Amino acid sequence: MLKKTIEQAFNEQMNKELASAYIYAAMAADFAVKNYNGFSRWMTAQAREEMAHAQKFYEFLLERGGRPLYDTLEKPQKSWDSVRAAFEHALRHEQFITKSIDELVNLARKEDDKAAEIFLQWFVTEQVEEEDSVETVLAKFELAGEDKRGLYLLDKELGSRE
Ligand code: OFO
Repeated sequence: MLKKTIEQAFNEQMNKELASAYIYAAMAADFAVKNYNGFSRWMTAQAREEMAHAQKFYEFLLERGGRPLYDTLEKPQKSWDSVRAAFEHALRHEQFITKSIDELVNLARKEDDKAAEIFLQWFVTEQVEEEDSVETVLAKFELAGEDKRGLYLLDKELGSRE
């Protein structure tokens, strides 16, 4: 039986994953209206991944006899000063999510919930990848530069994300 503390914390995380999707979808829309279709495509893929993350929590809650509860999501920022500023925001957000997952692992240990702890291992690994993929894009800004030509090349490259 799922403890209430775990049920509540997992629901909070499910909503944080949905909020991540919302932020990245807003970034995708901002890029699209500015004609950065490659960056937009990359962020749309990112938003979809976040929906899949939320779904994992949803399914775990149901399988353990819990109740998934959808909460109000904060209105995301509408536009960013630059593409780089948006990716810097994404990195800060992923660092926040990593901290949140780490806290969930600590809670699962405290509550001696082995299934929750094992379930969270996937997210611990995933967060390493999440931070790394945004850091990689930021490093490319350093290489390509942020003038129009650099942005054009990066937009093209990121647009190839499946
Ligand atoms: Fe769900 O990993 Fe990003 O937020």
